Amino acid sequence: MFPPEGKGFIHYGDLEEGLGHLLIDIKPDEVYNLAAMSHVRVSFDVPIYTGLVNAIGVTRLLEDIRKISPKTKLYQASSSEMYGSTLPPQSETTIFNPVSPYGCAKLYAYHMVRAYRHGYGMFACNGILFNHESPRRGETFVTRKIVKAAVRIRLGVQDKLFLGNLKALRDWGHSKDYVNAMWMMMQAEEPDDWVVSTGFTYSVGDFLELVFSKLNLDIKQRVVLDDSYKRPNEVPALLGDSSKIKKELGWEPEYSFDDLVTEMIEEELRHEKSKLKR
Ligand code: G4F
Repeated sequence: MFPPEGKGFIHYGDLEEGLGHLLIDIKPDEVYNLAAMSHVRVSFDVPIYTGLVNAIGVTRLLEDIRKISPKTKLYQASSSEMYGSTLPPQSETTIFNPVSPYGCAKLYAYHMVRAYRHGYGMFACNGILFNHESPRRGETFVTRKIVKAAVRIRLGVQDKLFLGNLKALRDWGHSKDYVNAMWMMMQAEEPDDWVVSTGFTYSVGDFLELVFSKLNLDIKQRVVLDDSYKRPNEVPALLGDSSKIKKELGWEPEYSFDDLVTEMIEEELRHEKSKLKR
């Protein structure tokens, strides 16, 4: 345990082992569970581990809160991946049809959160968040992968970009807006489940075209389609309806799709240029 830059404390724990010791030590008012095996493609390679962390790990957390610190509020990072093959628009009342081990495990956790909320009166919320991105996005997720590769190609330190399915549609928002939504849920009078999305959808190909056009790059020369990045099952289209959180909690996103792409490119340019100077 140590304070990073005087801003807080890091305590180490593992969802698989359980976080009961931290609940005893800290007695937190609020727990935001964003921990997961979060890569959908990888969940097909490690389906059992994905279930242990994303499904059973959340059940363990619910049990620990119930037994040790029942007044602690829980935010659970549920996911639009739970909709799977159900076509848009998707809202809190849309049927879930998950098609990946990740989506199935997230749906198990979603239902456990509801069961504990209704059964034990716990303050436990599901945020059904659609894809949310920022310059801090992991490098193997498609938005950051495209931006990073495009910037490196522009700077002459990379030649090609290898991608899988360009047709999938995603509702991409900015993580800063989505973190605000999480906090607003935890300040609500009653716990509930809310969808967080922008209400706009773009294909992976659209994202690629926008990034390449902003950097004056030629897709045909630089992008190679590679089936190894495809998934056994794909979620074809996501487009969320966030009317409920807008109406009930007053949430509104501030960033547009173009703002997001521009910020990701600018940050990546700064980062890659500083590496070249070293
Ligand atoms: O960036 P992705 O890997 O995100 P995905 O699978 O939509 O999952 C993200 O959003 C979920 C919410 O819906 C979260 F729950 C989850 O934790 C994660 O944050 O892939 C986006 C799309 C997919 O259709 C994928 O098939 O991009 C397509 N894609 C095409 N080529 C690729 C690639 N994805 C990755 N990661 N890498 C590629 O080369």
